[in-house]
Amino acid sequence: MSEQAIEVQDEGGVVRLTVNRPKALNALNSEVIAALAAALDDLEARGDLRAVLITGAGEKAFVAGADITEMRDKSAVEARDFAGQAQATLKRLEALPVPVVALVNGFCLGGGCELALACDWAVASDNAVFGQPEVLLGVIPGFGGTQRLPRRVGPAMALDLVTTGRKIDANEALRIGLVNRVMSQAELEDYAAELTKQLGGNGPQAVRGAKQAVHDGLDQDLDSALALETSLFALCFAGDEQREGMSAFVEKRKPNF
Ligand code: CO8
Repeated sequence: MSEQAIEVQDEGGVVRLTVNRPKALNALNSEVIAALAAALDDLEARGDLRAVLITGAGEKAFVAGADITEMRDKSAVEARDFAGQAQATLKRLEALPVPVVALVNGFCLGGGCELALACDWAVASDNAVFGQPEVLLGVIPGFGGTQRLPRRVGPAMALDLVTTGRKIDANEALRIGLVNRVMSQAELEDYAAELTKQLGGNGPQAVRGAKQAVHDGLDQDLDSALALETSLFALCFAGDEQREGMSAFVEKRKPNF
């Protein structure tokens, strides 16, 4: 397995993962999924992780889907195993205790859109194209798209996209809430640098607590979720970060987390 299928760069605990198959528009084959799983083995073991940014190599694609050439001759059992393996890997990515952000720099189709949906939020360059075109190939999304897309954009819009297979541009993706912001490719690089600074500079335990509160709370009724928030809020006062953050404010200096 080539270790380069996913490139890993670390800047002070903010790790950038780049899907690196630009000649195939970064299509997800079994090698890429295995490389992503291997990268996650490392990331999950790190106590100093602050955030993860995911993008695609080159200027044309984030990820243009699962690899169609590899998928074409799979049996039903092989397809189930591959989809199961990819789903489990994306679940691990989603479950990282730090923010995971998709920097969508071009085509974001099929499994690529499902990868972006497994991230906490996504931003896109203005040339990005989104879609779940699986029905055009005689299949349905298999990396979580039928489940995460309706949770992000609502069931009607998700059904529109997964049953027509139509592609949408970055501005429509913004309008339906699939991405948070749209910018030029150059600005996307600036945004990545800004996020690296912001997420690398904030209190790491507070950032983890904020993600945990949102993620775990969404699976609960409001009263239980509010109780969870209270516990996680109180926990902030049991560590050093709260004292440092509030002392820095009072002393008119930058906090050192
Ligand atoms: N798989 C494999 N190769 C791909 C893929 C892909 N998904 N997308 C692009 N490529 C390859 C092309 O074959 C081409 O290779 P080559 O140069 O060797 O001919 C190279 O990338 C460049 O692509 P194009 O020449 O087609 O570039 P264009 O600019 O003309 O078109 C498109 C770009 C519109 C993105 C076009 O490539 C395209 O339509 N790609 C396929 C998009 C798609 O249908 N994606 C969904 C795939 S299905 C899926 O993701 C299911 C997920 C669940 C799987 C469950 C597992 C069992």
